[in-house]
Amino acid sequence: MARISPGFAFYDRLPDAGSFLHDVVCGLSRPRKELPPKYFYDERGSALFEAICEAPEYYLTRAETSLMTARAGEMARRLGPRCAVIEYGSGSGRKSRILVAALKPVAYVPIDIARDQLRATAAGFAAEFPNLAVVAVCADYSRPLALPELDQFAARRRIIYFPGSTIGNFTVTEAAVFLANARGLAGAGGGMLVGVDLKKDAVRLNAAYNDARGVTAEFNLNLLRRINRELGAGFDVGAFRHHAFYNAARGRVEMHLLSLKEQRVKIGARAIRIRAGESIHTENSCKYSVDEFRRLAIGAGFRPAGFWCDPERLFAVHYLTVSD
Ligand code: AVI
Repeated sequence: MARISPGFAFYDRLPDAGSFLHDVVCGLSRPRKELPPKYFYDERGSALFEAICEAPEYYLTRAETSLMTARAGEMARRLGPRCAVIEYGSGSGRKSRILVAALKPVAYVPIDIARDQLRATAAGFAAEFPNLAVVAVCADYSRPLALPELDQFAARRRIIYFPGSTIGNFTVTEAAVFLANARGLAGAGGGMLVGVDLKKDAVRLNAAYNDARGVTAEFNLNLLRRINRELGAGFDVGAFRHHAFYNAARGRVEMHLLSLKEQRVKIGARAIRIRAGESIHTENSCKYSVDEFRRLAIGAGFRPAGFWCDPERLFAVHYLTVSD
Protein backbone atom coordinates (compact mmCIF):
# COMPACT_ATOMS: atom_id res chain seq x y z
CA MET A 1 0.00 0.00 0.00
CA ALA A 2 1.20 3.53 -0.74
CA ARG A 3 2.62 5.38 2.20
CA ILE A 4 0.08 7.77 3.72
CA SER A 5 1.71 11.05 4.62
CA PRO A 6 -0.17 13.42 6.90
CA GLY A 7 -3.29 14.11 4.86
CA PHE A 8 -6.31 12.13 3.93
CA ALA A 9 -6.81 8.66 2.37
CA PHE A 10 -10.20 7.10 1.58
CA TYR A 11 -11.01 3.39 1.32
CA ASP A 12 -14.41 2.25 0.05
CA ARG A 13 -15.27 -1.16 1.52
CA LEU A 14 -19.04 -0.89 1.58
CA PRO A 15 -20.94 -4.12 0.83
CA ASP A 16 -22.91 -3.93 -2.46
CA ALA A 17 -26.56 -2.89 -2.63
CA GLY A 18 -27.53 -6.60 -2.63
CA SER A 19 -26.99 -6.83 1.12
CA PHE A 20 -29.56 -4.04 1.74
CA LEU A 21 -32.17 -5.99 -0.29
CA HIS A 22 -31.22 -9.23 1.46
CA ASP A 23 -31.38 -7.75 4.98
CA VAL A 24 -34.71 -5.98 4.33
CA VAL A 25 -36.37 -9.07 2.86
CA CYS A 26 -35.05 -11.29 5.70
CA GLY A 27 -36.18 -8.84 8.39
CA LEU A 28 -39.66 -8.39 6.93
CA SER A 29 -40.12 -12.15 6.47
CA ARG A 30 -39.73 -12.87 10.19
CA PRO A 31 -42.82 -13.64 12.32
CA ARG A 32 -41.99 -10.40 14.24
CA LYS A 33 -40.95 -8.01 11.51
CA GLU A 34 -37.73 -6.05 12.01
CA LEU A 35 -35.26 -3.89 10.07
CA PRO A 36 -31.58 -3.27 10.95
CA PRO A 37 -31.06 0.26 12.33
CA LYS A 38 -27.83 0.72 10.37
CA TYR A 39 -30.00 1.43 7.30
CA PHE A 40 -31.39 4.63 8.85
CA TYR A 41 -28.32 6.51 7.66
CA ASP A 42 -28.86 7.44 4.03
CA GLU A 43 -28.17 11.11 3.25
CA ARG A 44 -31.51 12.32 4.66
CA GLY A 45 -31.32 9.91 7.61
CA SER A 46 -27.86 11.21 8.56
CA ALA A 47 -29.17 14.80 8.40
CA LEU A 48 -32.22 13.86 10.51
CA PHE A 49 -29.96 12.20 13.07
CA GLU A 50 -27.92 15.41 13.31
CA ALA A 51 -31.21 17.28 13.93
CA ILE A 52 -32.17 14.74 16.65
CA CYS A 53 -28.85 15.51 18.39
CA GLU A 54 -29.95 19.16 18.59
CA ALA A 55 -33.45 18.36 19.94
CA PRO A 56 -33.98 19.64 23.51
CA GLU A 57 -35.30 16.24 24.64
CA TYR A 58 -32.34 14.24 23.25
CA TYR A 59 -29.92 14.75 26.15
CA LEU A 60 -27.38 12.11 25.01
CA THR A 61 -25.28 14.21 22.62
CA ARG A 62 -25.15 17.25 24.91
CA ALA A 63 -24.25 15.14 27.97
CA GLU A 64 -21.50 13.23 26.14
CA THR A 65 -20.10 16.31 24.39
CA SER A 66 -19.86 18.30 27.61
CA LEU A 67 -18.32 15.27 29.35
CA MET A 68 -15.71 15.00 26.60
CA THR A 69 -15.02 18.73 26.72
CA ALA A 70 -14.54 18.63 30.49
CA ARG A 71 -12.52 15.41 30.71
CA ALA A 72 -10.73 14.87 27.37
CA GLY A 73 -7.42 16.08 28.83
CA GLU A 74 -7.65 13.51 31.61
CA MET A 75 -8.64 10.80 29.11
CA ALA A 76 -5.67 11.73 26.89
CA ARG A 77 -3.25 11.39 29.82
CA ARG A 78 -4.72 7.96 30.61
CA LEU A 79 -4.46 6.76 26.99
CA GLY A 80 -0.90 8.04 26.55
CA PRO A 81 1.09 9.36 23.57
CA ARG A 82 1.33 8.04 19.99
CA CYS A 83 -2.10 6.38 19.81
CA ALA A 84 -3.87 5.46 16.57
CA VAL A 85 -7.56 6.23 17.06
CA ILE A 86 -9.98 4.01 15.12
CA GLU A 87 -13.51 5.36 15.33
CA TYR A 88 -16.55 3.20 14.64
CA GLY A 89 -19.46 5.22 13.24
CA SER A 90 -17.69 8.57 13.00
CA GLY A 91 -20.76 10.50 11.74
CA SER A 92 -20.09 14.22 11.93
CA GLY A 93 -17.03 13.63 14.17
CA ARG A 94 -18.31 16.05 16.83
CA LYS A 95 -16.94 14.10 19.82
CA SER A 96 -13.85 12.70 18.11
CA ARG A 97 -12.77 16.25 17.29
CA ILE A 98 -12.57 16.93 21.04
CA LEU A 99 -10.67 13.68 21.67
CA VAL A 100 -8.24 14.21 18.79
CA ALA A 101 -7.48 17.81 19.86
CA ALA A 102 -6.59 16.61 23.39
CA LEU A 103 -4.90 13.29 22.55
CA LYS A 104 -2.96 14.35 19.42
CA PRO A 105 -2.89 10.80 18.00
CA VAL A 106 -0.55 9.82 15.16
CA ALA A 107 -3.45 8.61 13.03
CA TYR A 108 -7.22 8.91 12.98
CA VAL A 109 -9.20 6.16 11.21
CA PRO A 110 -12.89 7.10 10.95
CA ILE A 111 -15.11 4.20 9.81
CA ASP A 112 -18.68 4.83 8.69
CA ILE A 113 -21.38 3.40 6.44
CA ALA A 114 -22.55 6.87 5.28
CA ARG A 115 -20.11 7.57 2.43
CA ASP A 116 -20.74 11.28 1.77
CA GLN A 117 -20.74 12.26 5.41
CA LEU A 118 -17.55 10.23 6.02
CA ARG A 119 -15.77 11.96 3.15
CA ALA A 120 -16.78 15.39 4.48
CA THR A 121 -15.80 14.54 8.08
CA ALA A 122 -12.42 13.08 7.07
CA ALA A 123 -11.61 16.08 4.86
CA GLY A 124 -12.56 18.41 7.74
CA PHE A 125 -10.18 16.59 10.13
CA ALA A 126 -7.33 16.65 7.61
CA ALA A 127 -7.77 20.42 7.19
CA GLU A 128 -8.12 21.10 10.91
CA PHE A 129 -5.24 18.87 12.09
CA PRO A 130 -2.48 19.20 9.45
CA ASN A 131 -0.08 16.86 11.31
CA LEU A 132 -2.62 14.07 11.62
CA ALA A 133 -2.82 11.16 9.14
CA VAL A 134 -6.52 10.60 8.38
CA VAL A 135 -7.39 7.19 6.92
CA ALA A 136 -11.14 7.05 6.24
CA VAL A 137 -12.79 3.66 5.69
CA CYS A 138 -16.33 3.47 4.32
CA ALA A 139 -17.55 0.14 5.69
CA ASP A 140 -20.19 -1.63 7.73
CA TYR A 141 -18.40 -1.98 11.07
CA SER A 142 -21.10 -4.31 12.44
CA ARG A 143 -19.51 -7.02 10.27
CA PRO A 144 -15.93 -8.37 10.59
CA LEU A 145 -13.66 -5.74 9.09
CA ALA A 146 -10.19 -5.72 7.47
CA LEU A 147 -8.51 -2.37 8.07
CA PRO A 148 -5.88 -0.84 5.78
CA GLU A 149 -2.34 -1.40 6.99
CA LEU A 150 -1.58 0.98 9.89
CA ASP A 151 1.90 -0.21 10.94
CA GLN A 152 3.56 2.69 9.07
CA PHE A 153 2.31 5.08 11.75
CA ALA A 154 4.34 3.31 14.47
CA ALA A 155 1.55 3.86 16.98
CA ARG A 156 2.18 2.68 20.55
CA ARG A 157 -1.38 1.46 20.89
CA ARG A 158 -4.61 1.26 18.97
CA ILE A 159 -7.60 2.88 20.61
CA ILE A 160 -11.05 1.95 19.33
CA TYR A 161 -13.31 4.97 19.89
CA PHE A 162 -17.04 4.19 19.87
CA PRO A 163 -18.97 7.22 21.14
CA GLY A 164 -22.66 8.12 21.03
CA SER A 165 -23.99 5.04 22.86
CA THR A 166 -24.23 3.35 19.47
CA ILE A 167 -23.21 0.18 21.35
CA GLY A 168 -26.78 0.38 22.72
CA ASN A 169 -28.15 -0.22 19.22
CA PHE A 170 -26.90 -3.81 19.44
CA THR A 171 -28.77 -6.33 21.58
CA VAL A 172 -26.78 -7.40 24.65
CA THR A 173 -25.76 -10.62 22.88
CA GLU A 174 -24.68 -8.73 19.75
CA ALA A 175 -22.81 -6.18 21.88
CA ALA A 176 -20.80 -8.99 23.52
CA VAL A 177 -19.72 -10.33 20.11
CA PHE A 178 -19.01 -6.80 18.84
CA LEU A 179 -16.83 -6.00 21.87
CA ALA A 180 -14.91 -9.26 21.47
CA ASN A 181 -14.20 -8.33 17.81
CA ALA A 182 -13.18 -4.80 18.83
CA ARG A 183 -10.81 -6.29 21.39
CA GLY A 184 -9.19 -8.30 18.58
CA LEU A 185 -8.82 -5.16 16.45
CA ALA A 186 -7.33 -3.13 19.33
CA GLY A 187 -4.78 -5.94 19.86
CA ALA A 188 -2.35 -6.50 22.74
CA GLY A 189 -1.69 -3.29 24.67
CA GLY A 190 -4.62 -1.54 22.94
CA GLY A 191 -7.82 -0.15 24.36
CA MET A 192 -11.35 1.03 23.74
CA LEU A 193 -13.09 4.25 24.72
CA VAL A 194 -16.83 3.77 24.55
CA GLY A 195 -19.74 6.12 25.25
CA VAL A 196 -22.71 4.47 26.94
CA ASP A 197 -26.08 5.95 27.86
CA LEU A 198 -26.92 5.21 31.49
CA LYS A 199 -30.15 3.74 32.83
CA LYS A 200 -32.53 6.47 34.04
CA ASP A 201 -36.20 7.22 34.58
CA ALA A 202 -38.60 6.18 31.83
CA VAL A 203 -40.15 9.66 31.48
CA ARG A 204 -36.84 11.16 30.36
CA LEU A 205 -36.09 8.23 28.04
CA ASN A 206 -39.53 8.29 26.43
CA ALA A 207 -39.26 12.03 25.82
CA ALA A 208 -35.80 11.64 24.21
CA TYR A 209 -37.17 9.23 21.58
CA ASN A 210 -40.48 11.10 21.05
CA ASP A 211 -39.33 14.70 20.56
CA ALA A 212 -42.12 17.25 20.28
CA ARG A 213 -41.08 18.42 16.80
CA GLY A 214 -41.35 14.89 15.42
CA VAL A 215 -37.76 14.68 14.12
CA THR A 216 -37.28 11.18 15.57
CA ALA A 217 -40.58 10.09 14.02
CA GLU A 218 -39.39 11.36 10.64
CA PHE A 219 -36.01 9.62 11.12
CA ASN A 220 -37.85 6.34 11.76
CA LEU A 221 -40.29 6.77 8.82
CA ASN A 222 -37.41 7.74 6.50
CA LEU A 223 -36.31 4.09 6.58
CA LEU A 224 -39.50 3.16 4.70
CA ARG A 225 -38.95 6.05 2.28
CA ARG A 226 -35.45 4.70 1.61
CA ILE A 227 -36.78 1.16 1.01
CA ASN A 228 -39.39 2.59 -1.40
CA ARG A 229 -36.78 4.62 -3.28
CA GLU A 230 -33.93 2.11 -3.41
CA LEU A 231 -35.87 -1.17 -3.55
CA GLY A 232 -39.10 0.01 -5.20
CA ALA A 233 -41.25 -1.32 -2.34
CA GLY A 234 -44.32 0.94 -2.54
CA PHE A 235 -45.06 1.25 1.21
CA ASP A 236 -47.78 3.79 2.02
CA VAL A 237 -45.52 5.69 4.44
CA GLY A 238 -48.39 7.95 5.54
CA ALA A 239 -50.17 4.90 6.91
CA PHE A 240 -47.37 4.15 9.41
CA ARG A 241 -46.86 5.69 12.87
CA HIS A 242 -43.64 6.09 14.85
CA HIS A 243 -43.84 4.23 18.19
CA ALA A 244 -41.00 4.46 20.74
CA PHE A 245 -41.10 3.41 24.39
CA TYR A 246 -38.82 2.30 27.23
CA ASN A 247 -39.05 -1.45 27.82
CA ALA A 248 -37.94 -1.57 31.48
CA ALA A 249 -37.81 -5.39 31.61
CA ARG A 250 -35.20 -5.40 28.82
CA GLY A 251 -33.50 -2.12 29.79
CA ARG A 252 -33.92 -0.60 26.35
CA VAL A 253 -35.84 1.96 24.33
CA GLU A 254 -37.52 0.25 21.39
CA MET A 255 -38.54 2.00 18.17
CA HIS A 256 -41.22 0.53 15.95
CA LEU A 257 -43.22 1.51 12.88
CA LEU A 258 -46.90 0.64 13.29
CA SER A 259 -48.99 0.06 10.21
CA LEU A 260 -52.44 1.60 10.51
CA LYS A 261 -53.84 -0.53 7.68
CA GLU A 262 -53.15 -3.76 5.82
CA GLN A 263 -50.42 -3.31 3.20
CA ARG A 264 -49.03 -5.65 0.53
CA VAL A 265 -45.71 -4.75 -1.09
CA LYS A 266 -43.22 -6.53 -3.33
CA ILE A 267 -39.51 -6.27 -2.50
CA GLY A 268 -37.24 -8.02 -4.98
CA ALA A 269 -39.03 -11.31 -5.70
CA ARG A 270 -40.72 -11.43 -2.30
CA ALA A 271 -44.34 -10.46 -1.54
CA ILE A 272 -44.67 -9.00 1.97
CA ARG A 273 -47.98 -8.54 3.81
CA ILE A 274 -48.32 -6.26 6.81
CA ARG A 275 -51.51 -6.50 8.84
CA ALA A 276 -53.34 -3.48 10.24
CA GLY A 277 -51.85 -2.86 13.70
CA GLU A 278 -48.70 -4.90 12.96
CA SER A 279 -45.35 -3.36 13.88
CA ILE A 280 -41.89 -3.38 12.32
CA HIS A 281 -39.20 -3.21 15.03
CA THR A 282 -36.56 -0.80 13.75
CA GLU A 283 -34.22 -0.11 16.69
CA ASN A 284 -33.17 -1.04 20.20
CA SER A 285 -31.32 1.48 22.30
CA CYS A 286 -30.01 -0.44 25.32
CA LYS A 287 -29.20 1.50 28.48
CA TYR A 288 -26.53 0.15 30.86
CA SER A 289 -25.59 0.98 34.43
CA VAL A 290 -21.83 1.37 34.93
CA ASP A 291 -21.59 -2.09 36.50
CA GLU A 292 -23.70 -3.79 33.85
CA PHE A 293 -21.46 -2.40 31.12
CA ARG A 294 -18.26 -3.34 32.92
CA ARG A 295 -19.49 -6.92 33.28
CA LEU A 296 -20.28 -7.03 29.56
CA ALA A 297 -16.79 -5.73 28.73
CA ILE A 298 -15.08 -8.24 31.05
CA GLY A 299 -17.05 -11.05 29.37
CA ALA A 300 -15.61 -9.87 26.02
CA GLY A 301 -12.03 -10.06 27.35
CA PHE A 302 -11.46 -6.39 28.22
CA ARG A 303 -10.21 -4.99 31.51
CA PRO A 304 -12.24 -1.98 32.74
CA ALA A 305 -9.61 0.71 33.33
CA GLY A 306 -11.76 3.69 34.32
CA PHE A 307 -14.91 5.59 33.48
CA TRP A 308 -16.15 9.19 33.46
CA CYS A 309 -19.73 10.43 34.01
CA ASP A 310 -21.35 13.85 33.55
CA PRO A 311 -22.47 15.62 36.76
CA GLU A 312 -26.12 14.56 36.23
CA ARG A 313 -25.03 10.94 35.69
CA LEU A 314 -26.87 10.72 32.40
CA PHE A 315 -23.99 9.32 30.36
CA ALA A 316 -20.74 7.37 30.88
CA VAL A 317 -17.53 7.04 28.88
CA HIS A 318 -15.69 3.79 29.71
CA TYR A 319 -12.02 3.07 29.12
CA LEU A 320 -11.31 -0.63 28.53
CA THR A 321 -7.87 -2.10 27.98
CA VAL A 322 -6.42 -5.27 26.47
CA SER A 323 -3.59 -6.93 28.41
CA ASP A 324 -0.16 -7.07 26.73
C1 AVI B 1 -27.13 6.36 17.08
N1 AVI B 1 -27.89 5.93 18.26
C2 AVI B 1 -27.05 5.83 19.42
C3 AVI B 1 -29.11 6.71 18.51
C4 AVI B 1 -29.81 6.19 19.79
O1 AVI B 1 -30.08 7.01 20.66
O2 AVI B 1 -30.04 4.99 19.89
C5 AVI B 1 -30.05 6.63 17.32
C6 AVI B 1 -31.37 7.27 17.59
N2 AVI B 1 -32.52 6.68 17.45
C7 AVI B 1 -33.48 7.52 17.78
N3 AVI B 1 -32.95 8.63 18.18
C8 AVI B 1 -31.60 8.53 18.07
